[in-house]
Amino acid sequence: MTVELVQQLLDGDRKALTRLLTYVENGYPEAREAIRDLFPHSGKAHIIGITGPTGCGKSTLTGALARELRKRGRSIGIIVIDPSSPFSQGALLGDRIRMQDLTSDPEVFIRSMATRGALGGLAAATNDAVTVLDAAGNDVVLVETVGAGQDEVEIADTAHTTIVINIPGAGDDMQAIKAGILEIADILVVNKADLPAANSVAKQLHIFMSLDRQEGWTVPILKTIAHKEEGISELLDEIGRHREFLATSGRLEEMGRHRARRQLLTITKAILLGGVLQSVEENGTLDKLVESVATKDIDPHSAAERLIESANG
Ligand SMILES: Nc1nc2c(ncn2[C@@H]2O[C@H](COP(=O)(O)OP(=O)(O)OP(=O)(O)O)[C@@H](O)[C@H]2O)c(=O)[nH]1
Ligand SMILES: [Mg+2]
Repeated sequence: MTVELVQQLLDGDRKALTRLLTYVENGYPEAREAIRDLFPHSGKAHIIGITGPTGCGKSTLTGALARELRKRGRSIGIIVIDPSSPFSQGALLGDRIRMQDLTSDPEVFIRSMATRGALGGLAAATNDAVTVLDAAGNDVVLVETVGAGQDEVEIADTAHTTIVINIPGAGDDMQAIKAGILEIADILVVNKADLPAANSVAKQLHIFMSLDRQEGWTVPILKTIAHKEEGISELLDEIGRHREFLATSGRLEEMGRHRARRQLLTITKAILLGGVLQSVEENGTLDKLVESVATKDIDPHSAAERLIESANG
């Protein structure tokens, strides 16, 4: 069953792709089977992460990049990660409209992913979705994710090239820029460059980035006006330059190993924790120990040890 689906996907069947991504999103066992068979076919796509604060223009920029990539003859898979769903149907609708013209293109595949249901959470599901789109033969996989909490750090672990978008903030130029998020950038974009404060944001970013250099790579700072498709071709050139840098410097292999370790540990943790939780929930130990910690009859460290003992015993 899954074997057939995998073969259909490798043959370029979009329906098979849609179904496999649904399996991945929901964490179905079929997803694990499919990934097992697809994994050897993955590893060719260039994975680009696009992150930044809400409303900074990620979807508009992703759409513009996709159009420019199509002009250059590349096939594209797009994943929009939306951890806040199912409450943001409006946002998803907005994304669809911004990328509407692309949906009829057989060389572009767009998918929104919302649930955290998969084993290992959203990060693992994102990795699996990227593997599926990669194995399906897409030259480029674009992953849009809002820069909130830990998600942007996870995208940097998944993507080869991470683009962090900043925008001119109202009043305070640096308002939209969170220090942590700049560190993961391979390319910085000041979008909404049609707004007056764009130059001063770019200047401040230059000062900030001069303090924190990546080895062998100077993070370029580009201005774009995404909804007018201005600066997009230059951005794509920089992405190409970064890809070249990764390949020639040995960073690409290093990243592959880093990603392999992280994926392996994430999944292992999820399996171990899942096993322990299932057994201690069934035998009632979890509830008993929760009660004992709450009433201070036992400290949480000792309780955790007992919990694991009870799961193994
Ligand atoms: N002035 C101006 N507006 C822009 C530019 N790029 C995008 N916008 C507008 O900014 C708004 C938000 O754009 P989106 O692409 O949805 O932003 P987003 O970051 O994907 O938003 P979320 O996914 O909701 O976080 C839309 O109304 C866009 O038309 C730009 O360069 N200049
Ligand atoms: Mg968006």
